[in-house]
Amino acid sequence: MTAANEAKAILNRLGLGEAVWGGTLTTRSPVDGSTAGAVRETDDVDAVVTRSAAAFDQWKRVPAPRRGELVRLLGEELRASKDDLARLVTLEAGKIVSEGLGEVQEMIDVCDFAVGLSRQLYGLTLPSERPGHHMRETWQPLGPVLVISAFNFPVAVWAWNACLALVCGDPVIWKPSEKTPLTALATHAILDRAIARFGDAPEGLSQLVIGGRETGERLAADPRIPLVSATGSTRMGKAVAQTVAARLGRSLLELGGNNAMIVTPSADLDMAVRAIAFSAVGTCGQRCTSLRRLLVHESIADALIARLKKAYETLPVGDPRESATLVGPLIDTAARSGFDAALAQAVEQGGEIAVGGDPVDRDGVYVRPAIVRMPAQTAVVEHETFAPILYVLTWSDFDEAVAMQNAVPQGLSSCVFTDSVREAEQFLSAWGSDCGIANVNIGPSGAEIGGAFGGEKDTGGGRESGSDAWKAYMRRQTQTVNFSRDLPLAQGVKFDV
Ligand code: UN1
Repeated sequence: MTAANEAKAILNRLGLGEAVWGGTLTTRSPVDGSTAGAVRETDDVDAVVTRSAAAFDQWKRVPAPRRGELVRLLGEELRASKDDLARLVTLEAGKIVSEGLGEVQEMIDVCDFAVGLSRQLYGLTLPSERPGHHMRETWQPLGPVLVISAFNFPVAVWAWNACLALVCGDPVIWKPSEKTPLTALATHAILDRAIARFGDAPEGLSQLVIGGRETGERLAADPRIPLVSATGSTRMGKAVAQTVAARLGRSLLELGGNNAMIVTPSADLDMAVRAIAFSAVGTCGQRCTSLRRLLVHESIADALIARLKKAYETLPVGDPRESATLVGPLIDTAARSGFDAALAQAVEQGGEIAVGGDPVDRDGVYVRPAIVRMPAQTAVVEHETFAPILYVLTWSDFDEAVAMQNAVPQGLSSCVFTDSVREAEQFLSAWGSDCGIANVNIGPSGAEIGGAFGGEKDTGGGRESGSDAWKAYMRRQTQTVNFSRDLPLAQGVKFDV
């Protein structure tokens, strides 16, 4: 069966019949290039926002723990449909089976996190300088949240945002990547089951908008949407940020990464090799946390590259549906062209391809992951190419390695492999890694949802999922209550009338 037909069968099973099809957004599986037809776009985007605003008026009145109940039910429905949704992620985004399942597990994890959060949206009480006064800080629902998501985590990123937004009292409008509308439709069908069981959720609490770039731009410009959470390229994020800032809206950006690993002479190389392989070639190098730069001490570079070469030469690249496969396809032929072009530029800029880079199918989207030794962090190294290319650079002094790690425009994830406490702690210090995520003896990808996820500089500065990332989805209100019979003014100001 073609990947597209299998995807169609899963959608049917989830209750999404012919109504989904007959539009102009052609879907194509990267697995075998098959197409199941064209998906129908959302035609009245304005009505979507109107419904969302109306839903907000009701949802903000529902107690937060009750809102959490909806997310708990979503978690149950996701557990029940885990295999189907994961399979669809494999068919539509090309992830290997284990990573497809991992993506849905990430959604389930964030549901659990958000359910707990629904009873922990803590504010503060503050001492007032005025007698008989209370001051407190309360977190209120914000309003409709627009989630713009990318193809590489076609469903988990929605869940990180939607689960938090829903417990925070905010309706959600989801504009998924044009490359992955089917997983979005399936996720929404699963959410609809949770909503049906919940009983009294307002209509339009969570809506899906299928469409292209202009649709996203129109939504981002709408002043009725106080928060736009966008995941994708730095170029897209800058455009969204400017549109949202022009109307003084809030944006939460999770953009490109250019993640490095520093390997020191004391590093456990067995562990390093495994961590490098997973983070550089996992998801075919299409995570924003993928390892792109390997900064190795000069004394161990040859030995490490030799070991990596061996591992890369036997990497099972191929159909992600097969259980032995570790590297599936790139998302489309444009990504393949990007891979080829970056390798050509790397060679022009003095790089030497140590392994990989050749196509597995000449006209298709399957490639052999590449390792390229670079003389310096040239222009191509500073750029995030969304494909499995690992640039290797060497250093002789640890300070120099940290400076190299920080010397790129992006600031998402980073890590060091070392057995030295001094090096590890320096890496995690104020003069260490400048990224939003910094790890020791773990690769840069595969973060858990409990921590705040996001990064600095060109990565956009947003934080999603864990820790106190929920605060971005709420409105902070400072409240002062006078329970005395006087009306003293702050700062001792006198104003008697
Ligand atoms: C992304 O690549 O857009 O840390 C997100 C990770 C995943 C999320 C990646 N938990 O790799």
